[in-house]
Amino acid sequence: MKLFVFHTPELIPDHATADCAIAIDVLRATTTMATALSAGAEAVQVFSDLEKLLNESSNWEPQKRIRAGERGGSKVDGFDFGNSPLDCTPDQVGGKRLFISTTNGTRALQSIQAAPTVLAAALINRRAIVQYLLQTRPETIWMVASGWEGSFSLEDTVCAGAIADLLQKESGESLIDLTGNDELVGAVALYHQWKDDLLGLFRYASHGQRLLRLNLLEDMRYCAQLDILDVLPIQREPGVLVSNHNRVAAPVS
Ligand code: 3SL
Repeated sequence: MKLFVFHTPELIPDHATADCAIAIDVLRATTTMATALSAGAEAVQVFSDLEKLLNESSNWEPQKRIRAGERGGSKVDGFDFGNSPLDCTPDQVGGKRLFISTTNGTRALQSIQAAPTVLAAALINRRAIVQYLLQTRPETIWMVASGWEGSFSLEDTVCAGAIADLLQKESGESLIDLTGNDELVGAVALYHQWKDDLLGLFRYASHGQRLLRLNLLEDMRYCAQLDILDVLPIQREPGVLVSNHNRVAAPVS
């Protein structure tokens, strides 16, 4: 396995793909997606464009769908939800499809949707992601940070580092053998520095500060938790993620 980190979707190499591509938007899109699937949503369907979301979701019965729209951290008028993972309770999302468009996270997922395996990772489901990687051992793994409108974000990079750190420990491989690019080493170092105070790191992050200005500290507290959900959001068809309850069996020794 070789792990690569890309700080924004724009930095993904043209004309190449990975065996497994992982989108990360800790604050808050991939945290929301993992929470919705864990709470029993039938699927999460992602859109970069709000109009397309409205058109596509209008083919679904209203009681079987939730429309979530976020721009600049705020809920888009006329949508059921913004992008708060705290809204995704079983009574709200159980059995429904979450149609979602966010500023950066859904764009990151769309940018990797041609990869053979596409996952959505956050701190809250980090262990589930690592277990899947250990079981399937993809040769090349891209971790694609959503960033903010084309620029670097601390919180996505620290999550990539958290995934790499646990994968390194559980696989027994050396970090140097797992390292695909320099960004991966930087991400692991960032995680080592902040692993005991992830919420503290969010306070330095520009998007963390944006969410604080919007009085979303409780969302940030939730997003800062590690390994609280055993859910693997995996792409079933382009743009549609489901929860993989039937993990591949562990190799028989
Ligand atoms: O950028 C995104 O995709 C969002 O996750 C941003 S927010 O946390 O909803 O503001």
